[in-house]
Amino acid sequence: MSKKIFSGVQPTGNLHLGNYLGAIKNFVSLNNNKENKCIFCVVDLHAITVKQDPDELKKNIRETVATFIASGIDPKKSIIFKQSRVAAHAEAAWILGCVARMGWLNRMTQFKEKAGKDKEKASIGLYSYPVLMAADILLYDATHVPVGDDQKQHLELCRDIAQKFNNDFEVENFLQVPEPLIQKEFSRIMSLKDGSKKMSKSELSDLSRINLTDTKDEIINKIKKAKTDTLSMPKNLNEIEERLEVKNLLGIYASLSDTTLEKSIENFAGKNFSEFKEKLSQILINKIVPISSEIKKLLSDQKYLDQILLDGVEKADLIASKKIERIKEIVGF
Ligand code: AQP
Repeated sequence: MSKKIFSGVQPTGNLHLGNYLGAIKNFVSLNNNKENKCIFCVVDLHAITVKQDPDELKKNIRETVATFIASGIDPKKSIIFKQSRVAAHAEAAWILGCVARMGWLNRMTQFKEKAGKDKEKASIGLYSYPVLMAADILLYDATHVPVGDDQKQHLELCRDIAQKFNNDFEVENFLQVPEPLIQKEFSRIMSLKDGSKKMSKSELSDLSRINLTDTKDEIINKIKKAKTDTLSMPKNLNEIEERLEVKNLLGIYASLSDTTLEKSIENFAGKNFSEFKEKLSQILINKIVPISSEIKKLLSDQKYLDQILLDGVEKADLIASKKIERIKEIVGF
């Protein structure tokens, strides 16, 4: 069945292994299926929900495009564009913000995590982030949205907003209610330093993540320093439930070698951690270093990256501006 795919990535810094295994790897296989229409958005409006340095933001936008391409997304097959260049996103976010309920947003765990203890000081944008995300998706009639597990709740909210809009304005099926596409296993990659926290661009310690721009030596060093425990390698699934860091590393190994967690455990049962870490580093190097070299190559041709965004915005704007016009008519503007 042909799918209309939409997904976004924030240009908030180096993309990492979590972004890759949770989302981008899936983008690539969806992009490779000729039947699908894929749109991948660099969501810079989302990025400024927390403070960004303007020069860094510009650099990160290009780096995100370079990462998409280096990971295997073909800009000839998919639309790649920058969110802020299509005005309909902000307009639709306002209208949908008048449909979404405070009670729904109050339940969003990502806001609670990102705002931390001092939520009075968080931006209004950070709070209403999921409404903008709903606007992004609904403007393109996306049928499927590939995301990491951390975005599942936002996707559910997007579905609720679409349904409420359709009901409130009696326009059955006008806004397409999208399906999430979340990997069944390893859909949330955790920090290398703390197995209870997700791997994240904004985490201060670079040792907590494998960046897609890391070199061979950086990968070896990070895996060497990755937190484990004093016990020996686990022998079965029961033994890893409480051992979050070990489970995460075995999960990364399994995901990169397209095998199951059980098989990875079997492979290393009874061996020592150094042997496992060596194998894990090798498999990471094989996957990440070619992407990392390609990103560096692409970044030296800024004109090419900017042209991809220009081509993409033209196509995206054509779709989104038609949809927002219909939304405005329906609302009564
Ligand atoms: N640790 C993760 N495991 C699996 N999937 C992940 N994703 C992010 N982190 C993990 C998925 O990557 C896609 C793009 O995410 P994003 O950059 O738009 O926002 P995020 O989820 O907030 O990612 P970060 O790295 O934590 O960024 P910062 O630190 O800037 O907030 C999404 O599909 C996401 O699910």
